[in-house]
Amino acid sequence: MRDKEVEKLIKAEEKRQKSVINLIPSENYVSDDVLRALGSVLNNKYSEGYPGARYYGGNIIIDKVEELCKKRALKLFKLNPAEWHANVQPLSGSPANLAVYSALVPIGGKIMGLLLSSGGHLTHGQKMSMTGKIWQQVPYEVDPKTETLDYEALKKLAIAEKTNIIVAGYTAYPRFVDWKKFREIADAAGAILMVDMSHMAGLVAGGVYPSPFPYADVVTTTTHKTLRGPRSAIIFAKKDERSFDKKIDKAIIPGLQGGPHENAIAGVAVCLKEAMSPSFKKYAKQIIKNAKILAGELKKRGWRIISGGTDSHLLLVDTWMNGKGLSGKDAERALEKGGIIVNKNTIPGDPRGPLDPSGIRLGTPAITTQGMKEKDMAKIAEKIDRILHKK
Ligand code: DSN
Repeated sequence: MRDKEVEKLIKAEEKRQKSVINLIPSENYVSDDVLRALGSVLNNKYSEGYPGARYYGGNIIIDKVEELCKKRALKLFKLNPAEWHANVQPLSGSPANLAVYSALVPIGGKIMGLLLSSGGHLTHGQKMSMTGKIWQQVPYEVDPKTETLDYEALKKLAIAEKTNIIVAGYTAYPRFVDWKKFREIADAAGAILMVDMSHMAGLVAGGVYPSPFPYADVVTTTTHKTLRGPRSAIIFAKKDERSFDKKIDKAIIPGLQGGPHENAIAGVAVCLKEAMSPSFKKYAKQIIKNAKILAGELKKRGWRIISGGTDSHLLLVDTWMNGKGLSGKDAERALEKGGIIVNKNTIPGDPRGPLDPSGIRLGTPAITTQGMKEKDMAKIAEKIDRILHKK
């Protein structure tokens, strides 16, 4: 690079990424091919609109890139193009969720979403997010005893509140979600079922986490977490007489966005193809194996794991332990000093605030990409335990 100042920073970050144990469950290390697509000349092109109907000339090649990405998105999740539509233009997860609500929920309508403290996401209608200002959140929580979803309670709430949309799929919920039960709840309440599978998309693609597609009306996902692609997002919509596909396309452009990032879309196409390979299936399986072992090893050393364990790529550790331990913020800092990167996280019923909560969230996608296996998990748990006890 001619710009030495920026080059130096990029190199320093590359070194940092290689020298730490990265346990942030929403991060991953992408292939050189994905980076090549991201850093390509596709960045130079304006392509507002959709393939075959753009507001700019010169999009013959770009149209092919976007069509290829859409085709691969449907193929990876085994979706029939006559039944499902994919929009690959959302710039990331939050704009994708915003686009779905603006397409399908009237202003002031209700979004039933899991509270942040129970593992939900800001854009699931949380008050401090625009999604909670334009629409009203019908909040739900996990059961305080089991720290898992109580589907019967959810059904009663959805019916009583007459919610417009129910959002399932979370950022800090370690267990499988029963999508079929959510379908039954949505039908009983007359609501739309949206699944945000950002966290588990790669696990669904790898066949190790239940697919939401047989049950959802709309599925959103980021592409940079377990799916191991660029920072981008996809919205899948069921094609039927409700025209969700057309409404969502219009919500993206002209509703919310301008020119799509076609370099990112090409990178998504690359990661979708990678995720179709047998080695990706193995990778997805190993992510979950590693997470389960990490949870077990920490438990053995006396740490309380939220809900008792994990079915997925992530786990939540109660570091506060009713004041006997340390806050999530202190745990995050201490671990970073020791070369382990995690993020502080609220735990169900957290008495502390989100900026200094009671726990930490750990995940195995990035370290599994680096080739770590079962034996490495015991070593990581040992190191975490040592650092947190020393503090
Ligand atoms: N920031 C993402 C995560 O870490 O889960 C969600 O937006």
